[in-house]
Amino acid sequence: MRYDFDEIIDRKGTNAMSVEGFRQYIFHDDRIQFPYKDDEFVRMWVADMEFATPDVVRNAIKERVDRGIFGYTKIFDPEYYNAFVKWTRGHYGWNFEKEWLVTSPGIIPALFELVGYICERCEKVLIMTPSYAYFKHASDFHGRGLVCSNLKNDAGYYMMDFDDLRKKAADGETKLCIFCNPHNPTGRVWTKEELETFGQICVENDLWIVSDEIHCDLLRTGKKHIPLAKLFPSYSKLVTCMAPSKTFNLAGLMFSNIIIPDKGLRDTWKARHYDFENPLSIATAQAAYAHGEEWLRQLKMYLDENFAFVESYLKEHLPEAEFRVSEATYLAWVNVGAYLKGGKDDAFLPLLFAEKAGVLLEGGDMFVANSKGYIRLNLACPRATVKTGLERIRAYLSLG
Ligand code: LCS
Repeated sequence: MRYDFDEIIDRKGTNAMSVEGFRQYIFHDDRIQFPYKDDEFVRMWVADMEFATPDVVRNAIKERVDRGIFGYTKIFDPEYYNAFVKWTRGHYGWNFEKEWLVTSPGIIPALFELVGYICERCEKVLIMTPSYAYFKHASDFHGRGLVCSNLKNDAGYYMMDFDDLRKKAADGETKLCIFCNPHNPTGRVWTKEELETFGQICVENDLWIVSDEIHCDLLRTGKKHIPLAKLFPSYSKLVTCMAPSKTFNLAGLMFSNIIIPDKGLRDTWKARHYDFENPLSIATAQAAYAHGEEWLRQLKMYLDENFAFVESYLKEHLPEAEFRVSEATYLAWVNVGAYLKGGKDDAFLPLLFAEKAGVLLEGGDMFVANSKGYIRLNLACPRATVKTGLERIRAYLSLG
């Protein structure tokens, strides 16, 4: 079957974050007004997709709905583990014990819990910047100190700064690193060598690692994801987070996998975590891993083409924008600093582009640090939407 990613799907009236939630999430202001009506915006911000989840997944939900009863539910049946581990083995050559797997309504809530379970009051959390802001929020929520290590940026190609990481990991108060593999927002797929060096630094300093691998299924065709845990099979202070939510556009069903090899931490999790599950979410996740392969293959091809389109558009129409096709994620990370003159470079970029271009995007300070001049565009939408978004951005930036 050929899936249609060009279809424009109306999300109005579905309580979609993307449609209804941007004032609060981006601008922290429910009443903020813009020169555009809400449905005139091109939405390229929150990291979910404008594509329908595959038929095989929707059918599984319908079948579960038709069983009629939605009483208290947990994963008892080994079939969920079997489907997920078959996926990780097939895609990444990595598997893990069944008892290591726990589930969470999301990776954000899991990060919040894990920081609290792992770090004492005086201990610090290390992250790499630019960063998905919830890594910082998870640390702030518990009042833990935050240590940032800026990624190095060579003409849009980001690398870890191992000297800096070594220094920061060696601080006796640093206890945990929340690591993004592959990386949001830069889209880097870390190489085996990079992962080995990073992991070794953590091991030498006895750091806990939470490896957030939520974007691991969404690589450009031909790229390979390596779970950090695959390289450090005997290091038990390493938690891996994966989910069907980004891959299959299921974030609203609130279901993610947390793999905790350490028995002590797992016991803490089990003692404190409220662990009932939504029956529709289990059916969905299981069907996605068991039957979603072909849809994902086609999705990745469509995303590859969206990235190629953005690359050639920027080259032709905004040649001073710095951009490299992301190795992973559906998020384009674009440096438009060269076009931001006369005080605009200090502006909050999402506000600037919402007001002046009618495009909702994330950028600048939303990524904690080391992100000045950058906008992030969500390309998981029909090509026609990507095109309109770029045209509006170009029209605004070329005004000078
Ligand atoms: N971890 C990373 C690295 C993410 O990018 C996201 C979503 C999450 C966790 C959220 O996980 P959940 O709680 O849904 O399982 N990223 C978003 C972003 O960059 N903008 O909007 C959402």
